[in-house]
Amino acid sequence: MNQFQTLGQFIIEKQADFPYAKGELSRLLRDIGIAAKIVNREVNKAGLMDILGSAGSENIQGESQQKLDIFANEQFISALRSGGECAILASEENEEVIHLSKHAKYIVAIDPLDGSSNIDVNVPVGTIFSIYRKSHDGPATIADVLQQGTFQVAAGYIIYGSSTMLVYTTGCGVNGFTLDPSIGEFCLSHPNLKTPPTGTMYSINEGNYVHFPLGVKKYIKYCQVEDPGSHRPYTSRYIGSMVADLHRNLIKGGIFIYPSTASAPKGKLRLVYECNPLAFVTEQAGGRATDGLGRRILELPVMELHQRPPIFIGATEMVQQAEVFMIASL
Ligand code: AHM
Ligand code: MG
Repeated sequence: MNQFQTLGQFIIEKQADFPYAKGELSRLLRDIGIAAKIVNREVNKAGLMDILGSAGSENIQGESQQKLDIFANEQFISALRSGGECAILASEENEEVIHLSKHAKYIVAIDPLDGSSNIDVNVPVGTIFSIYRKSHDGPATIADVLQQGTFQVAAGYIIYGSSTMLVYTTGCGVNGFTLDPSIGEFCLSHPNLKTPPTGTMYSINEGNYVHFPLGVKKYIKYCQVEDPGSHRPYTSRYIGSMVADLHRNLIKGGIFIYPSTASAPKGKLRLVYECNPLAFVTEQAGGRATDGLGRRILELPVMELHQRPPIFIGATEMVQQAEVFMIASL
């Protein structure tokens, strides 16, 4: 007999956490889990199929779309459309929002396959999702998508790695589920996941060093200085797949930084479907996520769908230390 609680069982049990729960959010999470399993299946056999490589097209942000980006996007759209609980979907792969179920009250923002440029070389990739509730009776509009991160009712990610995991929060802590391929179910493997208050790993694309703000350069040097009392020098770990970098740091303790750079003056990662959901998960796990100057990612005003902020995210004490260098270098 399976000794683990499945995602489905867990969601039903936790439905009681919501005073207004009528099962819609549970169904929405279940639909995301179903699409994730389909994406996982394709990612796993990617080398055998003609689905590796570029699709020859670009998304709204001028980034080359991989075939699996498009496939994953279609799977999530289709699962959320047929599930009937999503009014509007915003995706990294689509310039405009997609209207799904007129009478539904939830809004979903998603990066269907984050880090997909890594997929041809078998590096973990991920899906990031964020869920908001419509706060009015009329049809959902773009304004419902542009809610501040603090209004998320649920958020999470799926990591397609050496094992596939779904990690999510509804604002009552973070729980992680590992896909058991033998039964095709996500099973609770990391209940009440907490991130250490500090750690010894820093994750940043150091190839961009010359383009970093002074405060980031100083923080990197701080990470590299020998100081046994604070376990420095820290270990540098950067996969280039944010979900994988964040997941590792969340469990082991570390900081992930994508600052503004000369080529990306506002940062690279997107607020609505990358930074906000991962900030919600990280805060719920006991960590911190800011723009490097002490402003919570979750409180940043959302002006447009594909907006990008700098992000400093991970163990609370490490993020605070990086902020000290950033603020002192203003
Ligand atoms: P994507 O959404 O187009 O895949 O880009 C996001 C990815 C993140 O997963 C990762 O942290 C970052 O881009 C890596 O960027 P860089 O190669 O500039 O370090
Ligand atoms: Mg992405």
